[in-house]
Amino acid sequence: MTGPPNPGDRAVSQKVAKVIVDTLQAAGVRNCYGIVGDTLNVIAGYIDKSDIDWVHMRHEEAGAFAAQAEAQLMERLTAMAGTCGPGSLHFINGLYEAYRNRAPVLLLATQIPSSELGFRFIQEVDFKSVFKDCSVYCDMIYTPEQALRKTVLACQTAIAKRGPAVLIVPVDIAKSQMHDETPYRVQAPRPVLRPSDAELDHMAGLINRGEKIVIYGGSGCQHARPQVLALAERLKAPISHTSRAKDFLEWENPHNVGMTGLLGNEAGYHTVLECDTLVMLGADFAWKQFYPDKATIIQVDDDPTHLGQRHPVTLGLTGDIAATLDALLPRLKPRDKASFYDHALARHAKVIEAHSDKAHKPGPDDTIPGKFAATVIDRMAAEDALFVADDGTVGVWMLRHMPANGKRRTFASLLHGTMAGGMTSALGLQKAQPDRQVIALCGDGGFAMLMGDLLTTVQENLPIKIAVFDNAKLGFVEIEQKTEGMVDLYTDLKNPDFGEVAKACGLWGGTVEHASVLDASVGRWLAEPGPALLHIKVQPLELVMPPFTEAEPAIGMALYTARAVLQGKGGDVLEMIKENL
Ligand SMILES: Cc1ncc(C[n+]2csc(CCOP(=O)(O)OP(=O)(O)O)c2C)c(N)n1
Ligand SMILES: [Mg+2]
Repeated sequence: MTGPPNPGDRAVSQKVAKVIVDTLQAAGVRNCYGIVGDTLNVIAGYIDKSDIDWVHMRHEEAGAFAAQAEAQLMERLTAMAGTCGPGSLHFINGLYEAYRNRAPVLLLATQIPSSELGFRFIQEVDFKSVFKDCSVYCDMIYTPEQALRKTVLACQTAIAKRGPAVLIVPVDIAKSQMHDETPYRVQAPRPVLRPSDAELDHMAGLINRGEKIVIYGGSGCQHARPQVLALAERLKAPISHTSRAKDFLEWENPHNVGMTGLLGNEAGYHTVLECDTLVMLGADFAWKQFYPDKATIIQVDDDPTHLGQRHPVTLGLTGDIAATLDALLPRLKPRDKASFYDHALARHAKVIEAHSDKAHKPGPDDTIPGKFAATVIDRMAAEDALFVADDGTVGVWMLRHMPANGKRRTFASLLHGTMAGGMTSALGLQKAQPDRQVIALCGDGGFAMLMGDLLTTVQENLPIKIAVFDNAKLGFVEIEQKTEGMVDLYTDLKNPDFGEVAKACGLWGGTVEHASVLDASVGRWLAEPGPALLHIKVQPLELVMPPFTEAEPAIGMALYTARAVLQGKGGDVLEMIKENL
């Protein structure tokens, strides 16, 4: 590892707080997100003296979203720190996000004095039980002599197991002297992992027997794009991919048929269901109804606990996708194009054209459909922009209507599925790469949830560009309710003018509600050198269409329509039809 000398080399007698900070720095930590206070102050003092930047947040949850975004983008350990009790507790939702995204982060959860633990002292929280389920490491430093060894182990586990480590530090321990000179230091090996030769022969045998072969790539393909494309070329197999693999497999990929699943398209959906051999690569796709029932399924993943956990598989193997495919490719016989492949690709081309035509159209009466706004932002953003979207309809618009190009990245809460990760993660992306354009695509619900950290853009000089897609409701939930046949309940939002809110907070702010001037507004917003917020009033009743027409949602919608009409809300139904058809 690069960085300053390991604290173990010179640990004759020094404060535990210093040992912790030095160890984090030696492990590659550049930024620490959090809010200071009582039990954290001594550590904060040493962070101030170190090369680590303190990022002063307004809500710890926002700090956790930011830290995990930095860790994902940079693939490096990123820190956060909180005070005892409520301070560190606030990180939890973002820690779950990090855990699901396999982002290496470390939370310093400072604790009340160790002599008071167990006596219901003010602000006492049992962090070990609280963070147990969302961490790869969770332990407390019990004595000063443990400090270096446990900090090293926490960092090493976060890096090796790719997830959150929680290090609990009682304030008295942080302030005490440590006398151990043993030079423990963080090891961060990067092994190459692949199945055995016999397993690869087995895999090749199964693939060579297949006729309608489909590759299904997940985020595990991040560093294996050339190999996955070479496999598709050799087998003449269409590639479908998960939403998390969009950035790696969607662009300039002549074999691509896009995503399956609820967010997917008809081509991805049908191609996966129609195959006789599915080769799953680094994909842990959760929804079993989208897996083919009669096909031979081969799954390769670097985490063996993922194998067959969603749907039974014929053969499950452990390995990095690049190394596995390098060793597998010579074992496979090349094939010529077949009708299955041609048909799948032709269907995809047609679907993409139809979707694109629809998305690039403004709404009736100069209104702005959310997907139209997404296409305008897509067209005007920098070639290598970083995008992060909130959970909700806006996340769907990003994944469906902003094509990957190999330079941009897209982030969303796709496994934990939480709101409020958009603007907050953008802060971490911008902190990590100050010169890159960072765009947060927010829902009005998701944005308001952690709106306090809008102030962080100004205070920490993070010039992110925020688009708030204001449909005046929790749109995605309203669609869920309607497809279940319910008339919408508790979903309306009475919003302020977010552009004015931004101005009051010291950012550039603007509001737009007409499609005809959207280009001009987006242009001004993106040209702003500092942080800027564009409040976009989007159509309120835009539906997210699944890639299939199944009876259940259709019946639900019919039921909603009937109920809405009976309750005197026939106008709503007419508006919905007008917006979507
Ligand atoms: C923390 C959290 N609370 C609630 C939910 C359930 N939920 C999912 S999407 C959504 C609505 C999001 O509304 P908004 O941000 O306005 O986006 P829209 O769907 O309207 O585009 C809700 C409440 C969630 N995923 N996470
Ligand atoms: Mg909304």
